[in-house]
Amino acid sequence: MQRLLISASAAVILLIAGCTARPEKPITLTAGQVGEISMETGRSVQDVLFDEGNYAMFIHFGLYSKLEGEWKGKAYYGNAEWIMSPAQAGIPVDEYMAEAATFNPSKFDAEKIVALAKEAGMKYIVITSKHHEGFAMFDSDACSFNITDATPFGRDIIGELSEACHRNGLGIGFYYSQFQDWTAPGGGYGPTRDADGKAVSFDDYFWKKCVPQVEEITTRYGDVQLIWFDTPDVMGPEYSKILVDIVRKNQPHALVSSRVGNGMGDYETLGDMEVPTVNHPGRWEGIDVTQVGWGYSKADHRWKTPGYIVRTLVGTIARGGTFMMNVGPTKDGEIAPEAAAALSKSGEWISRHPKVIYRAEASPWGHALPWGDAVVNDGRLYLIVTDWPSDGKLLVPGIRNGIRSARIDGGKKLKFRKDGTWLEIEVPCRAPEDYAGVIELTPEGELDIDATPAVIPGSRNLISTELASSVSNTAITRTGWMENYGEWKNKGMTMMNQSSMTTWAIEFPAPGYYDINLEYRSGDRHEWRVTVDGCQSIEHSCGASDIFSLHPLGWIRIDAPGIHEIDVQVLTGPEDDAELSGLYIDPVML
Ligand code: H79
Repeated sequence: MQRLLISASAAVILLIAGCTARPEKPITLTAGQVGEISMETGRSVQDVLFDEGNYAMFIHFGLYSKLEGEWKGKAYYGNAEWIMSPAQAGIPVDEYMAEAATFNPSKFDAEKIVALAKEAGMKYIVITSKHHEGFAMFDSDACSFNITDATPFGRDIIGELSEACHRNGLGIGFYYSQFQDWTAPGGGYGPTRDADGKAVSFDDYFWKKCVPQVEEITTRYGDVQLIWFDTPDVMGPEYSKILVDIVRKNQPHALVSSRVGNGMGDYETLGDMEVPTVNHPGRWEGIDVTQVGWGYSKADHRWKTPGYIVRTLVGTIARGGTFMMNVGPTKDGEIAPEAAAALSKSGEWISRHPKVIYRAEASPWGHALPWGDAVVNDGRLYLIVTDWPSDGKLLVPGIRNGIRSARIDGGKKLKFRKDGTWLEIEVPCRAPEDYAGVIELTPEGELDIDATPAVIPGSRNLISTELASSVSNTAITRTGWMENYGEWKNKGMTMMNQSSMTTWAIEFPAPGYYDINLEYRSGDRHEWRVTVDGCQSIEHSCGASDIFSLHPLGWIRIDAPGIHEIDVQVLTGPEDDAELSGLYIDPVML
């Protein structure tokens, strides 16, 4: 499997020949080496990609793409790039590697993919150069199990895409799975013996394949803006450090993703498909998929709609992050028409609302609003209304500022009035466009927002436990679970015992009755109590539910508009059983 060719990098030859040789001098990073060095435009990579760009295309393309989520006539749902794994079809190494002989993605057209990314409004592309299966999508001297040596196709995908990105002014980054390698001896979850039957260690794989290949991807394709490592698993910090150092040495401007492991990396990648409930500090990225998994799957028709893409992109930027949306090319190397259509339609929306995306800053509310979300750009507030009100009035809570003007973004001026911290905007009864309408507000002076969660009549008022103002004898934690193969979900919650209390401070717009539902998961029935301002309380028994779902508790009475304290307690039922994730509050129209 190994080929000994003259390589551009002497270090690579040394490593292939010596196997366990280490760089003579450790490469140290001087402070400020990343981020302060500018690209041609005179700006830093972080600035261009994360602060201004905010939106990227992720591409999962590998030998798994040829199988399209099917093996021997059977469809495996979920992560199609995992088809080889025992978690999916469990394909033997030899059989899987033999697939390369018939992998011919002849319709791969880097210019077409770059054109789609631009149409979609994306500013850089990150593509898999080697995923867990071990197949390199570039011409690798370190391992011949690669796209140019092992397939009839014979072209270097990474080279073609890098050139197309450089030609068209997009950033380029490479994904590299550094720990897992299911076909290379010694790779994580890979064969434990080499072709001669000799036992091999992770160290063998690391120095023979991983290090030389990371050298290759960081030296052969011009300027690279980002190296996206993944699943460090049990890999020790000494390995992560070596990889970071290689990137620093060869691409001093490039960012390294946090999934290089062991607390290293230049920015944080959240969980797959995770949009945080509250603004998240630091430089970070959210990632999501156009199908259910990352590699293309023929059997998967659950395409993400343009509306979903707009909502998730805006939600991520509004929490302070930058966003990557994944596409998986088919066995022929093309982006499926469903994904292409959804991306270009959401791109049209973005082109009408560039201020909502590029250089946009997080929402001053710190969380989503019942009808949508908000971002700030150049001192103006942009309200992204995904649930457009049908009564011609958009209620915005918590604005302490005066408002100079309100208008439909790119359109007509709107009338508005202030009542305390509530802003009521007169809007058309029908949404001005598909996916989300956008309203631009020009505030008087510096923005001054009261972030208290508010109940808005006519909206979906689900107030997360992560927005609780205090808790006692419990803690707010985030729980994640895999709902289906590769389909990750997560929620903030408090484990509620009989001594626990979760308290929200909530702004109510008017006196009246409000119908309360609790959102929770529990193995058994419990009696729950909700108390308003420490005195008036209602109690009821609510059912068990093995998934987080809404459970009606009853009406509470609010005597005056303003902020009220709502306490939630559990009175009976087993301990360590009730996980409370939110309050759903519906004004009762009498
Ligand atoms: O590249 C994409 C995924 O393949 C990779 N990260 C993103 C960006 C990834 N590697 N590991 N994981 C994600 C988490 C693995 C979850 C698993 Fe499973 C659960 C492995 C086995 C059970 C998902 C479901 C994969 C196979 C079945």
